[in-house]
Amino acid sequence: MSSLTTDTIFALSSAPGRAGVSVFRLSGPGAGEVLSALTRRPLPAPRMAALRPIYNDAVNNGGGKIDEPLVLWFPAPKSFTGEDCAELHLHGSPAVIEAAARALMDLGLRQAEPGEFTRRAVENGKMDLTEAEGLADLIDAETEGQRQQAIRQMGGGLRDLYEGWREQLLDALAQIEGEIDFADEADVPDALSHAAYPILSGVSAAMDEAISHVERGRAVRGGIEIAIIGPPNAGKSTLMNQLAGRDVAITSEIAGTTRDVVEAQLRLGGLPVTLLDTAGLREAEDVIEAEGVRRALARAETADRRIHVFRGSEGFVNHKCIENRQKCDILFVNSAEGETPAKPEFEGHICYGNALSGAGIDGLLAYLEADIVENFAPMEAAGLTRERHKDCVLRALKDVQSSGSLLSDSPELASEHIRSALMALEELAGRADIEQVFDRIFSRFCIGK
Ligand SMILES: Nc1nc2c(ncn2[C@@H]2O[C@H](COP(=O)(O)OP(=O)(O)O)[C@@H](O)[C@H]2O)c(=O)[nH]1
Ligand SMILES: [Mg+2]
Repeated sequence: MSSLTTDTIFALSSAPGRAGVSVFRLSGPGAGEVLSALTRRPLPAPRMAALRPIYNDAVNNGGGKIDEPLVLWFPAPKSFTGEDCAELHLHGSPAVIEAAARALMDLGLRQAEPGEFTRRAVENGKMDLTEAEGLADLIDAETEGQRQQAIRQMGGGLRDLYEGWREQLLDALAQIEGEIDFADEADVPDALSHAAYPILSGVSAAMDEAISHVERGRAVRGGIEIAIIGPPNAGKSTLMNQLAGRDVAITSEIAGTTRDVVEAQLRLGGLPVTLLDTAGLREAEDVIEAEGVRRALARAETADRRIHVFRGSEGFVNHKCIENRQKCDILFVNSAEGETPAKPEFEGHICYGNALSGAGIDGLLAYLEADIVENFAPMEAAGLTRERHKDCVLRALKDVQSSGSLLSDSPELASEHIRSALMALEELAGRADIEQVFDRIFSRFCIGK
């Protein structure tokens, strides 16, 4: 798995530009030598901050002095990456950053790729992949919920979860193997193989439960999308503006006004919500409107919720493409005051109001908020937060279930399935041979992490 990390890398770990302090990080076997050369002094005591001017011979005025940073020396293995590491806390000006980077390159160091420090930490066993992902989420966190979820995952919450499953699967495996090895010996009880059964069903239930909550983890990380759909002139854009509390979308009595998907951000139940206003669903009159309708349907398909809008004075036409997920959707009946429209055929929640006057909007918002809190709010415990996690656990779950059903007839096959489930958990941990997964995950980190 590990690429040979024999070179020494550096990166500006703080944001570029003018600041009180800028931090450079170094990692690799040459870190100590380079720190000595830069400071023209022996290394400071490990993990103790020391004020040490740094120099570059190529700088010919001021005796080659670049700046007077605090430096820190973290000898392997007690460092972030597990390698020899050093930090330079310099003054944060573009010129100092430039001169320090020049000096590090002159000493033979290479600029780190995005996420390369964290990748080395995972490869050296300082953290597993789920903890690294938690760290990436923490750096990206904008809401309190995101911060809480990320810090839990970074602290090993998800690792504890799958390590628990792994232990139990190893127990089950031992039980089954015991039966296979001693199959001919009379003193091995018949029920031995079945001792694995309750273990397997327990793990299977726990995995199933974790998978059922992945939407929460995903929603906390990425927010949720609510698409507003319906026929032209139903009042979709007017409703969007009401919900967003400002004029984001153009409204008019000309059918086909909205073509592109218009987005508005709001916060509901503590989660970031993206409202999507879409083109009216009808047989389009030109290619541009047709493209608008196609985009509307595509976004509505993948959105977490849809608000179907129609005029109370007209009949509600259920849109076939997205009927199958309507249980969790909302129908907004846009009706004039005094009008009492017939109850439409709709599986989800029905809300009556008037988009133009704003009647019923508070009720709609309150419903959405309660729905989000109930279905998407973060869990107390650590759970799955990414498609990648769901994919691994789903594969493990299928194997655990197959194993359980093969237990009596074919213990050999049952144990093969447990091994395969364990492999899927290794992949979740980032311990399997998954170079491509690593490339994909770490390339999304920022430089210097
Ligand atoms: N009377 C009345 N007019 C509305 C209502 N909602 C929207 N409209 C008007 O109907 C027209 C179409 O509304 P719009 O929001 O653009 O519809 P969209 O095509 O579904 O986005 C505009 O002139 C709106 O002012 C409503 O609840 N009552
Ligand atoms: Mg519109």
